[in-house]
Amino acid sequence: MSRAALPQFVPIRSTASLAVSIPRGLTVHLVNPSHLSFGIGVITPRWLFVLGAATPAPYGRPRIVDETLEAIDLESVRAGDIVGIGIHTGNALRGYEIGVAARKRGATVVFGGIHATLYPDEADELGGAHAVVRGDGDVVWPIVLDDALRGTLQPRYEGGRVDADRFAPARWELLPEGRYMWGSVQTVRGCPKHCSFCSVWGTDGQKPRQRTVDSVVAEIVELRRHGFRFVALADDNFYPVTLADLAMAERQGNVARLEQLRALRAERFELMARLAELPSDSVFFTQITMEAAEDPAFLDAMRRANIKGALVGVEAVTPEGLKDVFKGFNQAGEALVQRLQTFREHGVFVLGSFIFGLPSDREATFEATADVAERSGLAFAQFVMLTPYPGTVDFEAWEKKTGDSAERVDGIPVTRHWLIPQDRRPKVYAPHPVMTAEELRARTQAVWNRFYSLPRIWARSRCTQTLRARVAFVLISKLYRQMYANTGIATDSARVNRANRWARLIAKPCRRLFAAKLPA
Ligand code: B12
Ligand code: SF4
Repeated sequence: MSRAALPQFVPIRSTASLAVSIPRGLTVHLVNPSHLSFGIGVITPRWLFVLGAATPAPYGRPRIVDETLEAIDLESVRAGDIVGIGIHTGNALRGYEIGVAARKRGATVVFGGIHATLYPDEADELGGAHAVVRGDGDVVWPIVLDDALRGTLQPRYEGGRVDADRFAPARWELLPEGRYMWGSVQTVRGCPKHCSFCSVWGTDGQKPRQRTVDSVVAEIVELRRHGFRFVALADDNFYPVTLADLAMAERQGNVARLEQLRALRAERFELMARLAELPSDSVFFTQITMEAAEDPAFLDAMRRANIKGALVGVEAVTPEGLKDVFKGFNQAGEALVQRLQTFREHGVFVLGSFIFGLPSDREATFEATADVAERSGLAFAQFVMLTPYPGTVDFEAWEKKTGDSAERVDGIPVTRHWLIPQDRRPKVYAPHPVMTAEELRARTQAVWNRFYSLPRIWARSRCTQTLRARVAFVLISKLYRQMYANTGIATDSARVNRANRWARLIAKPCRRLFAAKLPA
């Protein structure tokens, strides 16, 4: 389905209705598919624990399966069970395999998540779905479960864009102990921007839905009790109201909008003030736009709140590149270097995210990007290759342009790249005006290699204060690099296998570095 055709979601019923009798021994399984398992996970996949919370108590304790830790044991799925599978585009194919296998075993199979929201019919045709939930699962999941037991399951449920006060807080007591490095808590859903490669504003909406401060803090405190002092604020954009937005509303004399924006901003500051009261060794990480660098009061509040790191979508270092991705609000060249350094000056370490393969990219872009990444004082960086994800402007344009002439792998057009088995899936899909796919991949890999060379990592590790912290910094940099080598850029299977072994090896000591000391 195209981005423009996405409906406004409205929950179909507000709460589960009449009580149903639940057969003894029924298990609700919640499965996060992955074709690779590392034994240890970096960030808790939040949806598992949110849907776990939305599962009414009479259904018993849901069985959480995160395949990034280990593959599902299908023997544990019995006839009559209910299996909920959450998919994004990258893991959809593995999700379909599990759905088909679970259905064969007599379970009721329900799909949800961003990819199922965009392509519900695919889950029916390839994933053995009995039902597909589109949009947020928080409110609709209990209804789906009840309908499944009553024998009145519908093929589609519109989960809607649930208001922030109805978000289900995650049920962290379902966490497997000692398996993740970071917890994840969402503070806001949706993003007012409209970047061409991103689906968030189309699916989650451009109106920021901010959770109450109390509900966010309660979850963070609970995570601490489970040994997490590192928490990712799993937001699309932690800075939904910019100074420019406020100035614009003021100029337009739009009093109602101005008040609304000021209220949202005040809530952000209130949240950060509460985070600042938590134990001082807490560490938070979030995703934010570069505009926050123009707002010193906001950055100072972040520092006090122990939001020590942020992923900043830099995307491109040239004005042409920024235009390609509808990101005119970012800076290019020296102004960009300065903005990124501003984060650092306020105690916020930046993971800079760059995209290669934009139409305006040329040979020199790779060198220029690596150079900016180094001069901007970034702690970490990722260099992704432009991937047209469904639900984005880029995808829509590409699909339209490519039409029936799309290149095929095993008979599958590359415009359905997620259906191509992982080992044969191309690394680059959209043709570039002047570079071949292999050239783009090799140049991207060279930039990764340069940024993550040991001497450069060691030099960057000076941003930390103790030797232990420097060693931790090196380990984490290497882990990050290795995990990317197999999910993103490497082509030869020997390198992928080596990267996997490395990642498994480093993951355990890394987890220990992140864990909080628990009271005796
Ligand atoms: C935090 C985050 C990350 C984190 C943490 C991931 C993790 N372990 O959880 C990090 C930084 C690691 C990450 C990495 C990536 N991410 Co990310 N990420 C997000 C983000 C911002 C929030 C996800 C989240 O936790 N949301 C909170 C939970 C509660 O919401 P939810 O997952 O949407 O689930 C709700 C519904 O979808 C539904 N639901 C979900 N599953 C199910 C299942 C059933 C049965 C039912 C009924 C309902 C249901 O109910 C839930 C509750 O309402 C989303 C943006 C977004 N708005 O979704 C992008 C997003 C999911 N990521 C995206 C991408 C592209 C990536 C990367 C590929 C980026 C890259 N180039 O490397 C990698 C892939 C990692 C991987 N292999 O999984 C895209 C996915 C697009 C797509 N079509 O698939 C998104 C949508 C962002 C975007 N820009 O478009 N990501
Ligand atoms: S700022 Fe980030 S979340 Fe918002 S639309 Fe752009 S890429 Fe998506």
